[in-house]
Amino acid sequence: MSNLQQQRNDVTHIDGNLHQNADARIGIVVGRFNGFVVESLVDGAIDALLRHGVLGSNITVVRVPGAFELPLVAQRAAESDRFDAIVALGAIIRGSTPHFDFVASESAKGLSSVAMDYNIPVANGVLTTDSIEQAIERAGTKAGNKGSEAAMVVLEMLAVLSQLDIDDDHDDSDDA
Ligand code: INI
Repeated sequence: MSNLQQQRNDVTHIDGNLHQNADARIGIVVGRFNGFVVESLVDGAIDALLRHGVLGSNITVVRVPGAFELPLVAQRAAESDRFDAIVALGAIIRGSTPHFDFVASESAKGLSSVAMDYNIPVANGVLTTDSIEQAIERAGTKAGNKGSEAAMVVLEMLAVLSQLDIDDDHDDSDDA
């Protein structure tokens, strides 16, 4: 085996293992605005979590008025220590939203701050589309379901982070 091949074999890869989720406590925060679309995202997220071993009793759904309110409730949820990860769901549709850019950017910025401040995965499953048709397409019809995608993101992230934690424990001896 060449030295390069040997080095390649020595590379550590950390990937998400999606099979050990029975203990995962997941908070789903939902903006009710455009509810006819958003409820399909909620169904998709719950379905994906249950199919990947998360227990129904470990899933909590919290509804708020709109996407703008998601960061605050995600922050409270993270602060409560009741959840290992948060899935944020909503639908912001440009056609019906004069302040589309403002709501979309505040929602996204706020959600990513929660992930960084509380060190837990927060998936942004908020649709931002130009039209109602596009939103419907991404809520369980021809362009998938952004709710189930967001649910899968937190499961993958939990798996990745848990493997990094194991590596941290391994390195404790260096800190002495
Ligand atoms: N909230 C949404 O989640 N989607 C939208 O498309 C939307 N529109 O169209 O305005 C929307 N607005 C409400 C916003 O999220 C807040 O609830 C509101 O501004 C009060 O803070």
